[in-house]
Amino acid sequence: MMNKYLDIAPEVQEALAAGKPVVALESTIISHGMPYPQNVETALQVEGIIRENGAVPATIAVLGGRLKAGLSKEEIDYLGKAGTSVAKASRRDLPVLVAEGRDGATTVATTMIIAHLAGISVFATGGVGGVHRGAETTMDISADLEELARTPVMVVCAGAKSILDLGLTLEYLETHGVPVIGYETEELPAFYTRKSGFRVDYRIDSPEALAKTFYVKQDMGLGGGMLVANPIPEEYSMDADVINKAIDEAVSEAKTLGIHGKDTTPFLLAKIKDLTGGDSLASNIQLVFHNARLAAKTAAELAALAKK
Ligand code: PSU
Ligand code: MN
Repeated sequence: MMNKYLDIAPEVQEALAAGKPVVALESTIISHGMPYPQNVETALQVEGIIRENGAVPATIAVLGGRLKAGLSKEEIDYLGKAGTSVAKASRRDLPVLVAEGRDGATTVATTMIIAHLAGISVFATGGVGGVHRGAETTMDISADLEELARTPVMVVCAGAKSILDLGLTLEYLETHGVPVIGYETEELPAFYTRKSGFRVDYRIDSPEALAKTFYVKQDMGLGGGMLVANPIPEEYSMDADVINKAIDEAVSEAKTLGIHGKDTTPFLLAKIKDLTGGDSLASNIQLVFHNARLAAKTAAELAALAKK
């Protein structure tokens, strides 16, 4: 059992035992996704927003080889300061980090794994990994997609960045039976912008209906995850031309430099940040807050359904 490698924070454990709503949060967004100190400030604010909306936050990471569901302020600060010196941990990295007693910042994939082990069903983040542009030759497809196919956790995100091939990402999710739900939209949002030009499978307009769909999926025995795409609020969304130009430049530089494997996504994210300055960071922070609110409300609806 993987559980012998798992530590659940007391507050999270109590909430789960009482059937109260809990929302999981990832740590790669802290170590690799934003600069210090904004990363730590954001992570703590996100936890606060989840509490204000009636749920208990569980930030997830690997520390000293232990799988952690629920971090202290000090642990979040440690990950934020350590930044990219902490290993970015996806599914294939977990056994090595645990066996060697190392630290790891969890991606969407590993956050889902650890959340599920702990008994947490709802997870809020910014963007998910997907099929990279040029994947027809590089085969670079994020392990996040495979995890969505197999692990029963609802992931609330702001869509995916167009560093990815969004069309192929949707095809992959369709093949693997992952429902992609637009929250109050028929269109897949592209993280910094509300529109991508790609339609989602379904539109749902309330936390209650999101919870019911996920509940039914599990109750039917279908298993696997569900992706909820919640568009960035209009007032924080970026100009599509500005952000797409930066993304194209970042993708072309990554190609020139031969960046590959697990370095690709962090390289592209850092490059986009450099090219667009503080604007993209401010948008990034706001969309995570927005997703945390929806996830907390949905977790509360799911907890109510599970009690029936
Ligand atoms: N995309 C973003 N922001 C992020 C990530 C992706 O817009 O922070 C991070 C997430 O942790 C995601 C991971 O799970 O990168 C995907 O990495 P890869 O493409 O190497 O699977
Ligand atoms: Mn990859």
